[in-house]
Amino acid sequence: SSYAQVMEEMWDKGTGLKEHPNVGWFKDAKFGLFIHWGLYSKLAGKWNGKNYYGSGEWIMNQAKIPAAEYAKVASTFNPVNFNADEWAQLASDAGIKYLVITAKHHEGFAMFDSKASDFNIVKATPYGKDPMKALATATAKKNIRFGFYYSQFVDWHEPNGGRNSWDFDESKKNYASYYSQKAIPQLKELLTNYGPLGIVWFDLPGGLTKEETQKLVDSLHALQPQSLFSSRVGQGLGDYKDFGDSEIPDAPVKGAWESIYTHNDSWGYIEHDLNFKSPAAIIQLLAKVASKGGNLMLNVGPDGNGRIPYHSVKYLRETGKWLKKNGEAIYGTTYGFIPQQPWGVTTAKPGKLFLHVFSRPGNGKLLVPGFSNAVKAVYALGNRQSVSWKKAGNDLELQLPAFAQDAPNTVFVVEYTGAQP
Ligand code: JFZ
Repeated sequence: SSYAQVMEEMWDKGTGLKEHPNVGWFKDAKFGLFIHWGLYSKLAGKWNGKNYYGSGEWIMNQAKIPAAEYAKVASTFNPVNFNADEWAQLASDAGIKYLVITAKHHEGFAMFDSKASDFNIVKATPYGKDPMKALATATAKKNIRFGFYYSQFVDWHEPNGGRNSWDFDESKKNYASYYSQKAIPQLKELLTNYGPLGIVWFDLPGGLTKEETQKLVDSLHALQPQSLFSSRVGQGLGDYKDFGDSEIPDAPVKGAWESIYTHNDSWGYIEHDLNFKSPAAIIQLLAKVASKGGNLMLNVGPDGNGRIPYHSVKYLRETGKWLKKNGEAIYGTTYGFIPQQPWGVTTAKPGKLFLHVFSRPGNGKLLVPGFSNAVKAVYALGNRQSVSWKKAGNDLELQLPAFAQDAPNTVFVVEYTGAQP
């Protein structure tokens, strides 16, 4: 069976989610910025002189820090270097179209002004301001859609919240009271006080039946019907699909979806984690995810002073430079109808197939197998230089110019006639 048939079968699996009427912008966006920022950023992977590795935002769990002791970190949290306009400018320079930041992670600390819980950045820290308000304004100015991550079930600070068994007896917990007293009121604050949200990014569901989850989703959507909720709200609900961390589906997937990756090895800031993905790796990752029809949301972890790590700033800006020249082959594209090849991947728009060449064949002969449409023109996207080509049966063969030698991703455009295969 042909690739198109195989793909059609895979496609039937789709995301399994109902299509939200407002997913259009999301499907076109392709590149999002994820930000994990909280009290754990201040700890930076260290507790009582011991270094922890993996996920910095999990340190409370890793070190089994008592909730009362962990809460004291707030009294030293003072991110005076935080500058919302700088973050929005960086996102804009990087070619980012949406930004999702942790309003509350598993640690239970609200990085926003909250009446529902005093354990928040305005009330409990010397900083005393609401950085989320500033970010909502700064991103809007740059036309970047804004969204909140909110850990709706896991809350290690609350006696009735999910998953802290080192302080609180799980069997005695009343999840319903946690939801009604903290999670739901805070989600309502987020959906009321920060203008229109592109996304509410839920994570790690629990403690609710399918009916209760549906009720939660409906009551929140009533506040902002246009906002998209991530599939990690649980119970098969949500407006778009999030794959597992650092996961790309094998074949193109129908519907709105996102792959999430973090820039180094951790989501939250860890001082001794310098394993940052290079600009070339990010650029290729973005193309790979787009070639399957999805978005890449790449995470950075600012430190406790409010600074985004040096390498994240630098590499994101370099990614943005590539996107400035080659964005046509990423934004607004659909999956590539030629599957992954030894040389790279493909994306598509009506009448155009984009070849993302990661590694140039030694002799410059690039094979596009199974391309049966009539070709109108082939050219390099960067400088519009035309490329010689010939048809060999159903295959298309290009003779690549020498300049494609060492770029992380040199894009060629094949313009063709007829329906998309
Ligand atoms: C969750 C969080 O626990 C983690 O701290 C981080 O915020 C990450 C983005 O999300 O971790 C998960 C959640 C779901 C999966 C894997 C890790 N999953 O579905 O594979």
